[in-house]
Amino acid sequence: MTDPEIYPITGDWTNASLDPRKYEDLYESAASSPGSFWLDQATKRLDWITAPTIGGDWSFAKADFHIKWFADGQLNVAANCIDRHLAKHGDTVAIIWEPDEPSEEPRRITYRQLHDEVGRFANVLKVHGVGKGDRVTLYMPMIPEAAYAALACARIGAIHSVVFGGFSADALAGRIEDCGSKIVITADEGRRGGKRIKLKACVDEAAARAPTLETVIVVKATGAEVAMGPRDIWYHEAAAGVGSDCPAETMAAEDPLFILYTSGSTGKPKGVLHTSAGYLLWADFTFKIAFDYKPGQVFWCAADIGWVTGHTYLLYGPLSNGGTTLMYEGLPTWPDASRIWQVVDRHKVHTLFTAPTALRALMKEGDDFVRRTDRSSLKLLGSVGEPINPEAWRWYHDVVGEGRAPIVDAWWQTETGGIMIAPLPGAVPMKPGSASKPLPGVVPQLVDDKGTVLTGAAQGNLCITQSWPGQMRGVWGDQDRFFQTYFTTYEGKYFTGDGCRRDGDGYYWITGRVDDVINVSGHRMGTAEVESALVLHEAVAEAAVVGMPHEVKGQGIYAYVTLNAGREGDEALRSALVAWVRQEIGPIASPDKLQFAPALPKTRSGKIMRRILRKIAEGDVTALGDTSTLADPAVIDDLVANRIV
Ligand code: 6R9
Repeated sequence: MTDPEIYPITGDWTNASLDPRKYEDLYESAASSPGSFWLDQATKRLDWITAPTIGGDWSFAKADFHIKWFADGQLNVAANCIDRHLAKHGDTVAIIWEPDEPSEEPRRITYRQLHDEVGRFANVLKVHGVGKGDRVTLYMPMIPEAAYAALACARIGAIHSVVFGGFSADALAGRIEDCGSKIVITADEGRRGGKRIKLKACVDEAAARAPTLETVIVVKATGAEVAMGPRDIWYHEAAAGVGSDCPAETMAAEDPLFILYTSGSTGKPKGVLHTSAGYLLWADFTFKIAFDYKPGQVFWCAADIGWVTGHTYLLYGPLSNGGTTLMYEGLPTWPDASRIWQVVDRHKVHTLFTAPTALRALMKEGDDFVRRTDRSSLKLLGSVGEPINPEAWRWYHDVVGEGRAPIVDAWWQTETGGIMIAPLPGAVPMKPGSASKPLPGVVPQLVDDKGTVLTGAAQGNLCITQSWPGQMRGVWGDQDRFFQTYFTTYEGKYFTGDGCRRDGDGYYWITGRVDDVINVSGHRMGTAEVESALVLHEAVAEAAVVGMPHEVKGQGIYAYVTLNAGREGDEALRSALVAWVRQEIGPIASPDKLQFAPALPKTRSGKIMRRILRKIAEGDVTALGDTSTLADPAVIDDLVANRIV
């Protein structure tokens, strides 16, 4: 395969902290002695209560499966993100908060203020019985209190589980129950793009289905009237009764830090578990080297705190580095497509880290929205969440960054804790659309479907062969599922679920998921999750869901639905089913297309042939491949004839 253009390192970036040579050396030293390399990074980069003496201790083999890093060390993550910066940088702005409404004043929270706010929040949690190891669910808008709440958990050793505010009451209830959290932190309402999101009302609905829930702490964000019942507590009232002084709990390196639910190829989302020291080191280290971060620079991660990108690059990475992180409440395109660039100008943003889907939506609105802003502060760009198509890449590079800002196309996953493959600015020349080279400590490997290792230029399934500190440590409540999901497809290796090509220069090109996970606007969605929601509807007999190409979202959701006898597949039912999925999971899971089908293509053993459904959804109906194993090949004709275009 031929390689497209290569973008050399130019401008200020020829003086970056890393150059191609230093990158190679760093990669080499992490590869040759990972244990001492990471132990050295951990002791240098983090503040320990008890310094660790061991680095990685792990095995991906079935007989001896375990993953531990810095196991004899003790520290507190919140203290690393706040307290250690106070002496020298107490007055540095830790969080800049940009409100949804552009006419409102932004807020600037210094490290000293953050220390007080987090301490106060932690004390409120303690008063309400939260202690080390307890799970706390956050269902929050993008307001500073979301950061305070997460850090407050870390401070007292509670485990946070942030649930994206766009998930439905049902989805929220499932996640509260799965981790058995007794407490939820929410707000009266959230705001996004001029709209209000009724978070508290949603928690009330979820509470009816989540019997473990005892307490709901409500932050007054918009001041909307909300019903307060016996389990509900206003945060501002509780906060008035406590001080801001709260000692940081001593945590073992491997004590859990957070759970984050993510979609897999089965119906039920899994609670990905990250622990304290390894995750923090990965957040700290990758933030520093992937963005060559220098104190004083304003870093804007445009992801919601409900996703892993928000955890690692809005919160833990920047704060551990004593950086200034920008948190934006709203949408990049509201009130118009210039807003994102106006925010960049208003706060002199140095690095913007966003998703290809946002870029494609902005690109569609035309260059004028970009060109009418200054953007001279913007020196580095990041992309994450899905493969970036070269057209969007070039627009980002040429129009947004005016050719001076490199693009860090960062490949990673909820499971990896932080960035794994990315062109480090100044160190790795870029190719549009390629996540390029692995970070130090990351050892990728491509294998074919049989598990044979592929060398040189090749295309295959992406595995990682060595553990790294930021690796997830478990699936909450189901350690066996952790091993089964990630370490059995290719024995002894962590399997990412992604397909990938490596070119002749050793650059990695992620081609997308090879399992039943689709990536809608950079958000992971299991096809089985959407199917499970559909079949819960009384009219539905069977459902099959596949991804389809979508101009802005990257992938859209195409659902095939077979109805129960006597039900008519009309427009009213179609809208009702789409609304049903929104209600069951949330708006991000809404099918873009829903086709009623008298039957689904199945093999004689009853397996739905998704390969065919995918082709039909893609509109590629001339080459459906081998259909000879189908129980009833005639099914295909109807599917093709009634395809939704
Ligand atoms: C961080 C995050 C993970 C999946 C991953 C892959 C896709 C993420 C990407 C990318 C190509 C990139 N993905 N970054 N694909 N290039 N730069 O998104 O985590 O929500 O767990 O999704 O996203 O398919 O496997 P998560």
